[in-house]
Amino acid sequence: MDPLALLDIPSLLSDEERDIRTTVERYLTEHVRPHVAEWFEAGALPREIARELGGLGVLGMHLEGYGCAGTSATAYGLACLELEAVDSGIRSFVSVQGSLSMFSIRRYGSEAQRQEWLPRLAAGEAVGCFGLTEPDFGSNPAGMRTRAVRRGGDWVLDGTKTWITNGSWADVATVWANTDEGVRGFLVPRGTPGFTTRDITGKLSMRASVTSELVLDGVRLPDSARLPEARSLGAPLSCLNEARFGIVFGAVGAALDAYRAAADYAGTRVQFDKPIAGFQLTQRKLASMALAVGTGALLALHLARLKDAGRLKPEQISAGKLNNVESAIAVAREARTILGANGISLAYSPLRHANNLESVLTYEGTSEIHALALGHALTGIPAYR
Ligand code: TGC
Ligand code: FAD
Repeated sequence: MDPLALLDIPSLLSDEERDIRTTVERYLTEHVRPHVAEWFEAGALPREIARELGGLGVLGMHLEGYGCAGTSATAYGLACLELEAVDSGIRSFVSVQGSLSMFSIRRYGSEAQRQEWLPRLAAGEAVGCFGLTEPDFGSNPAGMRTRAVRRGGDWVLDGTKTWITNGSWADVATVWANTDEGVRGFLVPRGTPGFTTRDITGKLSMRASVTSELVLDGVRLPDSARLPEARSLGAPLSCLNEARFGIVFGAVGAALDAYRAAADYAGTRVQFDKPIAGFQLTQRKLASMALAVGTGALLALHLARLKDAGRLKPEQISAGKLNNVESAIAVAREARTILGANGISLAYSPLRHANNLESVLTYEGTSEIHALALGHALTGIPAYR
């Protein structure tokens, strides 16, 4: 039995939410899942995936207008669950495109910037990225060195961003920089003189995903490239809330897929003359994994209902990301043990998910940062520095 069915979780969804989940799941099963292990092994994602996912309607699906579907946060979360059940790299592409690049433009951009970029980004005709992390400032973006200086009516940007998902694919990069007036965001189109990207290779995690360094060397931009509504570090941090919310669901998808692989295997693998699913120790593993998946899904759904009601707070997103990612990586590792030697093969998903989840544990705020955010909310005392 499916761990979600065990707790009757599908009955908590509306017909529309169930339909969206099924549509995304069916499309991915047919068009993406058959290829994903090969992409992971090659360390490459085909660029056409952008248009395919645009056609499926998942890019910026929870945003209103400008070619976006305007679905509920719950429906968006369920799509993230199905995307990450295939591979965290596919969900990462969608998170960065919709929740970081498109959200930053939708929330902080001018009308002209929205008109120029959002319809193309929603269709997957253009790709976006979001550059906040720097080589010396990851968890502490307040210290960023990238600087934007006014030169007449223009801005000149210098600095380096690193570990940027979709970086070398991006037609437009949302880049965060310090100015004399505080942190500001800029839209840097591909091909702008002085703007170059370089892919990060040799990754042991998130291999079906493009990760790049962005170098800004005297990049000159007009003031119309600045996101006019972004006036402090709070702007990029608010974008992170959107992507972190998707991860709360995505982690459940990765854990669910790892559970399914282990449960299927346990039902057919015979040792000591019976299926290994018949051993009490295996059943204990399956029970613990199913509980982790089910409780993670309930937490995600609860947070989604709060978000749809306009009541979701950042510390609640931290609770969801911390709990669901740590629990998903434990599930994926436990699932791998049930597969024995086959568990280390790319033919089975659990170890691929566990390796991917190492990145998810770190990006969008490490577990330690989310634990500190909870500590802050619980005690009223910030302990980040
Ligand atoms: P602090 O003084 O607390 O805050 C500065 C201003 O920001 C506001 N703020 C938030 N606003 C909305 N949502 C949040 N979650 C917010 N957190 C803080 C805050 O109210 C304040 O506003 P104002 O108006 O008073 O100025 O800032 P701090 O420097 O003490 O840092 C706090 C801390 C550590 C929580 C923050 O720096 C943080 O979250 N660090 C983690 C960095 C991080 O998550 N980076 C992610 C980069 S993007 C990425 O990883 C994409 S991977 C995507 C993929 O492939 O799927
Ligand atoms: P550090 O901040 O150096 O942390 C190292 C360790 O120290 C961690 O365990 C951390 O929790 C701990 N630590 C730090 N501060 C504290 C503290 N105050 N108390 C206790 N422990 C602490 N960034 C983007 O901007 N855009 C992207 O698209 C993007 N995509 C990414 C894709 C991948 C695959 C990966 C792996 C990363 C991506 N990142 C992206 C970067 C990511 O957000 C950062 O890696 C993350 O914020 C952590 O920063 P860091 O790696 O510099 O680690």
